[in-house]
Amino acid sequence: MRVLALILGLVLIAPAARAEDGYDLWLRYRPVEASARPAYAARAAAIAPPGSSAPDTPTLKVARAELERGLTGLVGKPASAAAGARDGVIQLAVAPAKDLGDEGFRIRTLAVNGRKTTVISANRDIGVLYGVFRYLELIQTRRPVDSLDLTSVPKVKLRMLNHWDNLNRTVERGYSGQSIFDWWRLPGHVDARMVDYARANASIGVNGTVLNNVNAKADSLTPAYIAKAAALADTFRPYGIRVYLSARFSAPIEIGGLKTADPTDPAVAAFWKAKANEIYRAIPDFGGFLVKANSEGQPGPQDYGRTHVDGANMLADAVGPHGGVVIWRAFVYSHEQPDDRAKQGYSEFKPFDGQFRDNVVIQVKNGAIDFQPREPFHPLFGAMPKSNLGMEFQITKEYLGFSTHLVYLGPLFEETLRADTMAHGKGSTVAKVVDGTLDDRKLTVMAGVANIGSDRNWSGSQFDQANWYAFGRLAWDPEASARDIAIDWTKMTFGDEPRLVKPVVDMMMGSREAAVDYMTPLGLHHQMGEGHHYGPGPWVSGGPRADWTSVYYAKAGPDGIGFDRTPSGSNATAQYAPAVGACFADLKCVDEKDLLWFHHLPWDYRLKSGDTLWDGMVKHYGRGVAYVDGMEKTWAGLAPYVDARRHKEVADYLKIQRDEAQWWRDASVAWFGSFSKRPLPPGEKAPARSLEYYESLKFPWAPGNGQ
Ligand code: GCV
Repeated sequence: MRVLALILGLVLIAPAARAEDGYDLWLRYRPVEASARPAYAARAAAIAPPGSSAPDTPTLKVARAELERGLTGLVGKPASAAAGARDGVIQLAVAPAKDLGDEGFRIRTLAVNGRKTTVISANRDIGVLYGVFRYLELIQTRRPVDSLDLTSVPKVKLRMLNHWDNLNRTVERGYSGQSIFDWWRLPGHVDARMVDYARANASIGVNGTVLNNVNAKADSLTPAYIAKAAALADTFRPYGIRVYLSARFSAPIEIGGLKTADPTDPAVAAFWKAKANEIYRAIPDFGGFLVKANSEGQPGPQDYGRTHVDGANMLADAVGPHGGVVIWRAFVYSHEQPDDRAKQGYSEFKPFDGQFRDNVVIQVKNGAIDFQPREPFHPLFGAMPKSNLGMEFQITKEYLGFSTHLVYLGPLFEETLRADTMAHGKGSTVAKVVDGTLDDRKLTVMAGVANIGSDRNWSGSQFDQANWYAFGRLAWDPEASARDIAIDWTKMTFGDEPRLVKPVVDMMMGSREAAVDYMTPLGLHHQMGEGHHYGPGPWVSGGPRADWTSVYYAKAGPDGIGFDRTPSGSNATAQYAPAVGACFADLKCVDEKDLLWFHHLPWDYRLKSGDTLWDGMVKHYGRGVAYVDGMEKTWAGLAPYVDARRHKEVADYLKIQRDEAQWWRDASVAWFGSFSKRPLPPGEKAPARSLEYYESLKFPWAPGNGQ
C-alpha cells in the first residue's frame, strides 16, 4: 500500500514533460499533439521501399532511416508502402532536374499510381537526405504538408564548420567540454556520437568540417593522424560531409625532414604534393586545407620573404588535381606593423586580387578586428571581385560571454550579411559577395568556428545550439531571416506551444543587442579580460603588443573616447567603397551603433537622444543589464512549458549572465568614469565595488584558453 502511494505520489509530482538534457538538439521528434496528429499521420502513413529511382546508396539508407525515425517519433511508425497503404506514401527519388544542382531538393505532393504521394526528389542522394530533414522540419514546426510544392537549393557551395580542436582534446575558445574528436582512440574506435554529429550537421546543410585547430600541429598530417581523419571521413560521408584539415605551413620542416618551408622551393612543393597524394589515397573526397599563415605567430610564406599568393597557390597546386581547395585566412596582423590593426587584412590582401588560383578561397572574418559583439563588416567584402572570398563567423562565443550568456547570434550574422558594401552600387550586400552572385564566383564558402564539444548538450548551453543551427541555415541561404530561423529552432527544440514560442523568440532576438549594451556599447570593442576574454577588462594595457590591449581600442582619456578611423585618424574608412566610407566618417551619417568604432569624441558629445556621450554610454550599459533581468523573469514564467532539467539549466545560466552583465556595467562605468569625471545620469546607481576591486579580479582557469 505504502509503495503504491509512493508511486502514485511520484507520478503526480512528475513534471508534465519528461526530462531532457539537450542531446537530441533540434531533432527531437517528439509526438505531435493529439489534435494535429491524425492529419500528419495520414500524409505520412508509409515509406516507399528502395526502388530503381532511389537505389539503396549509403546516403539514401540514412535518409530512409532518418525519415522512419522522425515519423515514428512524430506520428507513429510508418508502414512499408508495399504493405498496401493507400494515400500518404512518402517516396524518395533521385531524378535529373536542371534547377536543383548537386545538393538541392524538391518536395511535392503528387498522384503516383493513384495514391497521394509526397515525393522528395533530387539530382543526387544527398539532396534527398536534405529533403528528408526539411520534410521532418515541416512537421516539427507544424506547417501543412498536405499539398506541397517546395524547392530548395543551397546558395553557398561549401558550408563548413571550423573546429579549433587540439589533438589533446582541448578546444581553443571552446566552452562546451572537450573536443568531440577522440583522436587517441581513433581510428580503432569511432564514437557513436560521430553519427549524431553528422546527422545534426546534415539536417542544416553543413557539408564540410575542418577537424583541427587553425593554430595547427604538423602531427595532423602524419600517417597515423591521416588514418584517424579517414575513419571520421568514412563515418561522415553518407551525410554529405567532407573533412578538411588545418595545415601547418612549416610541416615540411617538422615532419618532412626539410630545412625550409619556402613555398618557392621545389622540394617544399614536392613535399606538399606527396602529402596531398597520401591524404587522398586515404580519403578520396578530402576537402582540402585551411591555413592560418603569418598571423599571431603561425608560420607562413612571409617567413621566407614570399607572399600569401606564393603560399596559397603552391598548396592549391598540390590538392587541385584531386579536386581539393585551399582556404587561406585573411585574419592577419603583425606587431611590427604600427598601423591600425583593423586595416591590416585589407592592406595585405587587396593588392593580390586576381592572383590566387581558382581553387583558393580567401576566408575573411565578418569584421576587421576579431569577432566582437558588434563590428562593421570587413572592408575586404566587395573589394576583391577577382578572387573567391569566403565568410568566417564565430559560432563559439569567445567575446560574447562564453556558453553561460544567452546571446542568439542570428541577428549578428544577419546584420553582417545584409550590410551593403556598395561595391557595385546599392544592393551589393555582403550576402551577395558570400553567395558569389555579386561577382559571379562559383567557389563560395561560409565557415563557422564551431561551438561543439563533449557536453551532453553539445554546445555548452541549450540556447547555444541555436547559434549552430542558425549558422547552418544562413550558410544554406545567407538571405534568410534570423527571426524565422529562431522560430523554427524554438519549435523544434522546445515544442510548438505558442505561449512559449513567442516570448522565447522575442527574448532571443534582443539578446545580442543586450550583450553589446552591457559589454561594448556605441561601437566600443575589445574591452574583455586579458587573454581568456572573460568578463570586463577595459583597463588592460601593456604586454607584448598594443593591439592586444583594451586601451588601444577605446582610447579613453580626459578628452573623450573612441578610435578615430576617419581621414583625420587611421583612415580605415578609406578601405570601404567611397559612399560607405564617407558615411562611416561623417558624424551626421554614421549609425550610432558604430560611433566609437570610427570616431573619437568628447564626453559631452550629443547623441541623437539628446544625452551626452557619457550619459548615453551609462544608459546603454544599464539597458543591457535590464534586458537580462527581463530574460530571467520571462524564462521563469515559462517553466510550465519546458521540461524541468533544461528549464533549470537555462535559469541557472541566466542568473550567471545577470550577475556578469551587472559586473560588466559596474566595472566599465567605474573605469570610464575615471576619465569622464562626470556624474552618473539621474537614477543610475554607482558601481557596487571600487575600480581597484574590479581590476584585481583574475581568472587563470577560465576555459577555452589553453592549447
Ligand atoms: C585560433 C583570435 C582568438 C584566437 C584565434 C584567432 C584566430 O585571436 O583569440 O584564439 O586563434 O582569433 O582566429 O586565428
